[in-house]
Amino acid sequence: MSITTVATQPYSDQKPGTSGLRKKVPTFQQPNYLENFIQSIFDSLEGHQGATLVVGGDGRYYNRQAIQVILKMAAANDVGRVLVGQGGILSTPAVSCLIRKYQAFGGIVLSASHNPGGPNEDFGVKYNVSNGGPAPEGVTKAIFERSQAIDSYRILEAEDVNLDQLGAFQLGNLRVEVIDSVTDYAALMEFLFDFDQIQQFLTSGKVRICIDSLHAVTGPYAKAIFERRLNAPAGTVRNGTPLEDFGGGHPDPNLVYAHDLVETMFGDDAPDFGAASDGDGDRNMILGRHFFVTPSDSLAILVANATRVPGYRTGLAGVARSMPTSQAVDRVAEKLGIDCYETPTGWKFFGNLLDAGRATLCGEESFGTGSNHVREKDGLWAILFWLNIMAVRQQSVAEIVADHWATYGRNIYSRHDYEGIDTDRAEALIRGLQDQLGGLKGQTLRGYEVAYADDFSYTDPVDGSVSTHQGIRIGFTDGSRIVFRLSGTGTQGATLRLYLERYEADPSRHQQETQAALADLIQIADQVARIQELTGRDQPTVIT
Ligand code: VG1
Ligand code: CO
Repeated sequence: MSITTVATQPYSDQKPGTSGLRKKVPTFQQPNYLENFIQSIFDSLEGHQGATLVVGGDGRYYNRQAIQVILKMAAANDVGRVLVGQGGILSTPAVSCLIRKYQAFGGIVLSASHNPGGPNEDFGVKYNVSNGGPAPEGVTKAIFERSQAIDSYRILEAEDVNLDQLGAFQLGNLRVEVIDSVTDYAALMEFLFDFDQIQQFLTSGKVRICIDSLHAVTGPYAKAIFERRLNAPAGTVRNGTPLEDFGGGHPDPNLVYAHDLVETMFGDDAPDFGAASDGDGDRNMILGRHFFVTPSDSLAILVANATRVPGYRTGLAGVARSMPTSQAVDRVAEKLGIDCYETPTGWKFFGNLLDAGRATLCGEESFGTGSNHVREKDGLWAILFWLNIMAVRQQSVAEIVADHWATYGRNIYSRHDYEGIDTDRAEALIRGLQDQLGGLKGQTLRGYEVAYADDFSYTDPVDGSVSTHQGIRIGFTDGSRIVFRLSGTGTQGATLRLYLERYEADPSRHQQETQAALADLIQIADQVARIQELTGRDQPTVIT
């Protein structure tokens, strides 16, 4: 086996977004496209020679082919050892868990998360650093800059390896270990949660649950944990076999894309608890019987109940949420007397807070919750956390949420996505907002007085790095907010995200329908940003 150096030319579009480099599969299949990006990663690292890397993905189309290339390039770039999930399967939180557990130098995650998969759909590559979390902006910037100057890559000339059989072998000087995708992750979950209590709860005959893996990566994890370890009946996990095209669906756990689960949970004879995860297993949606929990409320409720589960018995150091996430968790943090950090969108911003011990739990409105157990958001972790709380409290999802609102008030919340809009128009819309920022303060719009209007910028309290232009915020004197930002994970056109929040203290008004309760703020957003006019759409594509 020999190592070859292949001449190549840069591609101009290899700038990582909110969560790695995401493109259509045919883009990745262009000559040297994947190789360029992987070599740019290796060229940007220092000290990976002889070290361990973790490699795996969500099983989507092109996962296996990409892993073959990455292994041969790792061998040619002096990596010492690669841990790869069997069949190339590793969920994003499992990669994070493995990097930490085996003190790896870093990891490469192959996923486009909740985006569809298939020969003409999306693929993605993300680099995670030695704390197990997504590479911070300094690293992704270095990778991009390298990709713009790259002129060659190194690869080992070798036959493809067998990813399906557990065990270790040599690939040139590289040791490859094909490991069980689930074992280490499941052990971590068992350490954090009271599995005996959850098992009793699930086998008591009093509750029925339904876990939907949407044909994506969590299938093998969920079957091992819920059906085999916790003895939930066979069939509890549906769509539990990862498919390269996710069965043709969007593996996105929200009310629109997880429609089968939603139908079950809102139908006659609905189970007591339902949950879904996304393509790479880092997101979660929590449902009760005829009841949807917004991710922002879910975060607040996990924080408020954290000491009821073993892993967080001693309390939380602090919490963090992304800027567009509702302020529900702020209220809980205030009551607990702990710090609450507000970061830009994307899990990479939580890493320093978790590493420094300033935050224990974190969350995003986009169905992402997690803690310091790994450095990624973690879908099954959130589902187990909810079940553990329910088992302790012996209450339903709706009862736990109603009780939470009665204590803290309700932060009525919704996100409206306008997907696949024209990029120029989307940028014009944001520019239009930026131009107005100076004049909005003090104005009263439909009875709401503007307290502040700005373009969110964040200074990392640990390393002092500054991230600007992270979303337009309009805050009102009663605590309500409207936030606008453009997605950094899409692969086609632009996606405008509009986030709406209003606080309601009065328990007699907690059961209001969300969109009706936010109607005035929706109108204000359209008036200020001219959404309908500029996007040419009279309604959002997805409301969550
Ligand atoms: C979206 C979400 C963000 C999340 C990111 C990655 O980003 O809004 O909260 O961290 O996806 O999640 P954007 O830039 O499209 O709004 V995942 O599950 O794709 O790794
Ligand atoms: Co994801």
